[in-house]
Amino acid sequence: MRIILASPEAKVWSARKHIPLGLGYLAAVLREGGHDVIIFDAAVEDVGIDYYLDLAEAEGYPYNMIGVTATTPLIGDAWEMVELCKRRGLITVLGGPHLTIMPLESLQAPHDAYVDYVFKGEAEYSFLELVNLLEAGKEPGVIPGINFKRGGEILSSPESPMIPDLDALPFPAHDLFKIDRYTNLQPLTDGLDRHARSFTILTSRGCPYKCTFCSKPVTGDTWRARSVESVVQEWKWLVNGLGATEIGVTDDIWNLKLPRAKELCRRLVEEGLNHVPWVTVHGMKVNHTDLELFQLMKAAGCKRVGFGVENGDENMLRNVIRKGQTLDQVREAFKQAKAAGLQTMGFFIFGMPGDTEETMEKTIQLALELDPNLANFMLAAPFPGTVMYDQIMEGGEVFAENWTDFAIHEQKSRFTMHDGQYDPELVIKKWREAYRRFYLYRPERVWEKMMFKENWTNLPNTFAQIKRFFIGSKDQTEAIGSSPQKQKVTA
Ligand code: B12
Ligand code: SF4
Repeated sequence: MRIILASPEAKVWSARKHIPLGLGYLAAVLREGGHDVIIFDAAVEDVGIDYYLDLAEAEGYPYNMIGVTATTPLIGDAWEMVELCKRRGLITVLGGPHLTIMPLESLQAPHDAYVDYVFKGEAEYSFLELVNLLEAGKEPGVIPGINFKRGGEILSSPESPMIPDLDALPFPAHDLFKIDRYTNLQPLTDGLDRHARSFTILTSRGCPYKCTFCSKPVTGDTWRARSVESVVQEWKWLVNGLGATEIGVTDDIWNLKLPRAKELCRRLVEEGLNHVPWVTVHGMKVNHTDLELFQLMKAAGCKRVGFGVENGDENMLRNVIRKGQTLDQVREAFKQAKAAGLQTMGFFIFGMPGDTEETMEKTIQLALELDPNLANFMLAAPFPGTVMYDQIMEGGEVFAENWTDFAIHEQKSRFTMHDGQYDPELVIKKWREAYRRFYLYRPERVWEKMMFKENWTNLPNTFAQIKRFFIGSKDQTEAIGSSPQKQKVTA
């Protein structure tokens, strides 16, 4: 079959573009199965998907199927994309994190008019099974994780157990990405490089922790690691075969097992792969680190590490966020990473249920004390399927007109709690204060920012950032509290 795997353009605010790696995995498996696949990532394309459909038709070899991936904020764009493709006669399939949480929504009116199949969970094997069946002219029956409509009825099959042996999967089809259209992975001292050859790699899937804000519908609670050897072979392909200039490790928790993490670093050095800088995109877990690990990471080419710090209040950390780490462990990890010569980045969340002026102040104080090269202050976003979402549904209310409002970069208040304590207006105030106190009021950080070439060569973007983080917009404050046009998104 001829298949387009597509990702809609993330219209949520972020200047950075990363490869949709899940599609890379699906493409690799389909390709191995003998199918003809391209990846269309609307975030980096100059043309619409019609262009490729027209081209293929003109060649007399049209696409048969489109498979679109979607996170929660992007589901609306995914629906638009499959609707267009349905009109062009393609079989339409949806998958990804949002579909794993809410598979049936996309098979209800009006979406059932243009969505044929929806997959839950990791779909490498199950999607291939569907494609093979359809190519053979057969009707799909029980395929793990599949949902579809027949005779007005929705048929759903239970999800397959998560893929136990990740080494058995082929490497993602990295070669199908238009890699020079993706940006580098994180800010810090190198600004934004619009033509970086930045690849991402998954060394493991899943995480046994259960932080209450975290949504990991696809990869789950069971940590499954690839062998160090398999990871090193993929790394080698990225560096030597595809000319990677930066690599991002995007595991949920790549350092769960310290000896394995250290072994990977040693092997990168042995293989001479340490000249290409790499970063931990989504943060490491502070309580699975030691000085030796950071030293080995540095030797292996790691440039910077991010840590999920979340909150500066011990009680919030332990009992509300259930992060499974202490503030002392946070302090120790930052100290050791810096001692090893790594740049650091901290992720902090404002406005979890239970956050007060005092706890948010503690969070700001902790950020100032840790003094990472970069602090990322985020507003709590209640994704369906999280403990936090359930808590809000029980004792509060979500403000959202549609799923787009759940975008993390959409910096506005998304919910309130009816406990007489929670104040969404205060949350926005403290969040903005955090940015001001961390970046604006400290000359060394202002200086660091001024050193980013991008901040001068792309002034509209710089002003947009200043407005967003330090000044705010009418929309940000309007979204607070009792805005009448905001309704509850129903799960
Ligand atoms: C790397 C990453 C990013 C990167 C790259 C994103 C990208 N372009 O792929 C960056 C930093 C850019 C990013 C951005 C965002 N991310 Co992100 N990200 C991740 C992370 C850590 C890993 C993703 C990954 O590679 N997974 C591994 C692969 C194998 O899994 P997968 O992509 O889900 O694909 C599998 C299945 O879902 C399925 N599948 C996927 N697509 C399709 C399509 C079809 C047709 C089929 C049949 C099956 C199928 O099969 C795939 C193979 O098994 C996950 C956490 C996680 N563990 O999933 C969060 C995660 C997906 N991100 C999340 C969010 C919220 C976002 C943002 C919306 C944040 C924001 N700005 O608001 C943006 C949206 C960007 C976007 N394009 O959607 C949430 C999603 C929650 C939700 N309910 O949707 C997650 C789960 C993190 C979390 N714990 O909250 N993200
Ligand atoms: S936030 Fe990180 S540590 Fe917590 S559950 Fe999610 S992936 Fe695991």
